[in-house]
Amino acid sequence: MKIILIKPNIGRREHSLYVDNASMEPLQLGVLAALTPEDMEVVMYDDRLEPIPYDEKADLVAITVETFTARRSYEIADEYRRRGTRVLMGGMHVKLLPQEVKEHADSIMIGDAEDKWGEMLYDLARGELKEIYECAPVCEVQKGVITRRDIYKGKKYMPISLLQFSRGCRYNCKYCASSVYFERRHFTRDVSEVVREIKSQKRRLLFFVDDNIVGDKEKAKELFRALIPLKIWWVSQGSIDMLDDDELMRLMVKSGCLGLVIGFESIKPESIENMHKGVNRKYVDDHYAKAIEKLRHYGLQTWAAFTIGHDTDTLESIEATYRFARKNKFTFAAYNILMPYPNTELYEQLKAEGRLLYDGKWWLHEEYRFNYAAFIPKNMTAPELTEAGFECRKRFNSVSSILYRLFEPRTNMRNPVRFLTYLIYNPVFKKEVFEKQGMTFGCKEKDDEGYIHTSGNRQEEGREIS
Ligand code: B12
Ligand code: SF4
Repeated sequence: MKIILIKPNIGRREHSLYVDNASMEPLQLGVLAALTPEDMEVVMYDDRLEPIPYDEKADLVAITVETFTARRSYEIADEYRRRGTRVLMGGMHVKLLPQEVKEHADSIMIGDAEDKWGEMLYDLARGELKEIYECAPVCEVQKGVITRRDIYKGKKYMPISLLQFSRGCRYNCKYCASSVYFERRHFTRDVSEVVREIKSQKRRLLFFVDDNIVGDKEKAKELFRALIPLKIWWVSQGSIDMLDDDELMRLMVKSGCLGLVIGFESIKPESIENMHKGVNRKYVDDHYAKAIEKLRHYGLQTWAAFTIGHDTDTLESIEATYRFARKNKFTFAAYNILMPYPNTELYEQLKAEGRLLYDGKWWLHEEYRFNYAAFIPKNMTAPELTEAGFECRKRFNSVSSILYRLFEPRTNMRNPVRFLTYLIYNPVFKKEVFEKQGMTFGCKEKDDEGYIHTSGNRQEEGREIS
């Protein structure tokens, strides 16, 4: 039996097919490959980097779907199904909106695949694929398998290995899709397995793609102690309450942590309150001064994540958020416009208030573009919010800002590794600001002669013509 795994792109920019120049290896597909018995053939195509070979024969095409790649995923699925190849879809968006995804797939899997992937393969082999596989909400992360990284070979990914120690998060921020997906639970993997996975590959720069690596502080300490002898450098994501525990922080640094993505979200206590981001409450009152001092003390290079467009935001407060991040010389910063992801509390609230734009389904709408506001904000117009976000990203990543932020002696200039990390990745993110802004979702487009174009392949009614 043969299975094709696919990682869809978001879409494209006008006049350019491939937009993602800084792609990372798709971990979920490496995990699915590892869960597959060795006697089955597995190949992987990454729509961000290469054309999809629709005519390649396979028993099943398995596509991973996130909300912002849903439109493109459906295009790919429809092309395969038109050729008679069966399609299975899974991932974040499938759990959030199973009925929508079902329209484009022969089968869907809801939740973490570890639970039902084996059963699905058994059914496939007997020709009895079910329409829906609903996985248990309690997940055994990777079920003892080590990610199959051979499927990434020959593709141009960034030289950083992705892996996981934990999944989920116990908090319930109003806008967070992960919180809905994991039903406010946090699952950890056996530390010895994580160590085995690190030793199974050659890279020393790792990205733990956990939602919150410090979601269970005692288990995180166990992990960090085990990482110390491995002499690696790693980055991850964590909630700001990690700063409450100095032992945790010392172990984190000793184990090779370069820095973390931390959700600061807003510098206004009212927005933090309104988003139910209770975990930040203690730190926001002094404008994160104590938190930033601690992060500097430990030398961590912070990727400060902000959300903009809160009901308590004005154009002035967004400007203040930009200045706050620059002044504090964060290594990186994200200014994400609040997104109403389906099935989140934020989505339901905006829907009830009649404030959703793009027919309430921005992820499918022809006119929606990446990084555009998808709802009517309280104190500005949607285009003003879109523009304010773009301005923050442009200015934070400008050459003058990169130079200004570099001179932070306790973080970015602390040692050569941190200095180089800063200098290598800032230009990458600077480029990304312009490349992703305004990208269309999906790739299908009819030209004047009625030909359909999909991600690099020229096609007519599903048939490749050149
Ligand atoms: C790592 C990561 C990234 C990395 C991407 C790395 C890469 N490989 O390219 C980076 C930092 C670049 C990134 C960027 C973005 N990300 Co991101 N990211 C994540 C994160 C933290 C982990 C994803 C992951 O690898 N998980 C590990 C794997 C093993 O788990 P998994 O994907 O859930 O897969 C399991 C199941 O879902 C299921 N499954 C998955 N696929 C399939 C397919 C089939 C066929 C089957 C059967 C099962 C199945 O089985 C798997 C194994 O159990 C998630 C959070 C999360 N919990 O998902 C956010 C997340 C996916 N990102 C999100 C967002 C919004 C973004 C951005 C749009 C942010 C922005 N504004 O720029 C960008 C867009 C990226 C792009 N394509 O350009 C949101 C998506 C929300 C949504 N509803 O879709 C998430 C959920 C974060 C959140 N809390 O809301 N991201
Ligand atoms: S702390 Fe982060 S991962 Fe946890 S619910 Fe809030 S936004 Fe989601």
